Amino acid sequence: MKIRERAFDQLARVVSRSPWIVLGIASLVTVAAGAASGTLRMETRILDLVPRDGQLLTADVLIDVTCPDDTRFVRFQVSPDDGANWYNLEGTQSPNDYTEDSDASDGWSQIWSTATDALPDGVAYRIRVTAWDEQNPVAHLIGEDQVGGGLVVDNTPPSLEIAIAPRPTDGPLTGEVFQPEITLTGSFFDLPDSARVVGITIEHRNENGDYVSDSPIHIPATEFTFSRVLRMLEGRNYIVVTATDEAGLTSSESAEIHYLVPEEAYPIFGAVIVWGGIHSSVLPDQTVHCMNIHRPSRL
Ligand SMILES: [Ca+2]
Ligand SMILES: [Ca+2]
Repeated sequence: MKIRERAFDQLARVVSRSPWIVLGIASLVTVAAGAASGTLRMETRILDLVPRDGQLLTADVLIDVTCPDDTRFVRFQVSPDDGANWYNLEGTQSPNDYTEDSDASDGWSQIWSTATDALPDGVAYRIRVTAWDEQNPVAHLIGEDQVGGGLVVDNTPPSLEIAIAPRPTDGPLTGEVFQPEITLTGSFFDLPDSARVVGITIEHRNENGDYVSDSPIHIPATEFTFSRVLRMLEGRNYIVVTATDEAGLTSSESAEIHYLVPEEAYPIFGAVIVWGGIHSSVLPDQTVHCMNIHRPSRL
């Protein structure tokens, strides 16, 4: 097989395995058109690179490159500004630095610790790798590849705020209430925008820790706020609201509500009611009634 046929055969196999290399195809075709110069070196192109564009990256990301056999070292860079500046994988050094792998025995790969590097969270990244040989005796660039545009790094849990109405006696989320229903409202946010919150869960448990009948409630995060009416059980009610983002990171807020059923106030005809203590009244039938009247707590 002639070198040109061999090159296109190899290209076909690469493309069938990695159809996303659209830019690579265009550039290779351009090179092929100039093959008369004898500079066509299809076998020296970087063959594969992961992760793929469009993936959400979190925590430790393995960047794995498949390179031609004559590769002697590979340099890894990331850019948080669409290629304007390139940094090493620690992000701690000046632009145009790189992380280098010169050990082929474990493959051409590096761990990018996105949660601990010095680079910003919640933005789209590009990854660039370059493969080098060590011929003549100076190293020559074998090939370069990039992935990015839609690679978003997310190590930040969503933020979440909730409120309860009517307000409980001891604070915004704790204390007694005297109505059988409360309205739970909340708002949330996530980097780079709240669209990355994928869902809200409301868990409502009784004082034994068991779910109440309509719990848990799953709310799709189609808007940036939510509101639900929850029916209280007499006694203690434990409520936990959790927001989850695309990366699986979560934030929770909890409330502890003690629902007290108000005691009924007895309407007494012809009597003056004084709240608290033991009182007596003479009713029209001349009987004398004594009772201990408690002030309903909600009044
Ligand atoms: Ca290696
Ligand atoms: Ca997030």
